[in-house]
Amino acid sequence: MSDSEGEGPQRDKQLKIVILGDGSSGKTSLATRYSQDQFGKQYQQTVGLDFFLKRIVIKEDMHVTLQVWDIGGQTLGGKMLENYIYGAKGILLVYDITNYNSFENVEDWYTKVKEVYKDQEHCPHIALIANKMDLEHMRAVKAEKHQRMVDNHGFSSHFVSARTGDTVDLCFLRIAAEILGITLNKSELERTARVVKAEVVNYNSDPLPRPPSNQARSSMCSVM
Ligand code: G3D
Ligand code: MG
Repeated sequence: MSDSEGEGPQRDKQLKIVILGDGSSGKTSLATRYSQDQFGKQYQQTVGLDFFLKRIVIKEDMHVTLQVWDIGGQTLGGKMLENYIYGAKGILLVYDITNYNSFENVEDWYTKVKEVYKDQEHCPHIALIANKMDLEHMRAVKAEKHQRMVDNHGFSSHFVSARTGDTVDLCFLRIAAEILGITLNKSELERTARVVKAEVVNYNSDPLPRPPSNQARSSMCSVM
């Protein structure tokens, strides 16, 4: 599956979504919560797996398959990082609300994304994810700071808890809808995205798509 928009088994549109952020911000927990509606126990099992597929209903008769990638132990300097980011239609920049550093470093993760997309015609949708909202009493990042970053860069804004699962489904649903340019009304947003199928795909059987070696393209990416 080298094309993130390729047809799935049910001929759905498939969107590649990549979760980025500092170590311990909760990327794997978020992926595990979303893929299996579990927290914690499955963590070890997800090590070594790069992405899973989840089929959701956006609106009546409108299905989409999300290909959700967890970057595992990749750091900002990681050799494979570019390959993970490449081809994404949505990028989740995750930070831990109790760790100010993880919030500050979102800027560096974003810079990396811009590097990968600088010569591309289409830029991914970028979402700022404040995780660990169950620890609001230990909050180190004020909501105003979060909002300022959202406004400065034109990110979409999400507050979630991978631990409790609070608004995790809604977050992915909103991101998918925004990528597809679909406006959801309040009741559509409130209803939880219905899962038709969720499956985990092993990395070894499906190599990472590579960015083209020659990135010369006519139009520039206008990520702000
Ligand atoms: P990473 O994949 O970004 O490195 P992990 O992060 O998913 O491994 O999570 C790092 C730690 O944060 C884990 O704790 C995990 O349980 C915890 N965590 C993740 N999401 C949440 C959340 O929403 N709320 C709370 N309270 N904790 C969360 P350990 O102790 O296993 O290191
Ligand atoms: Mg992880």
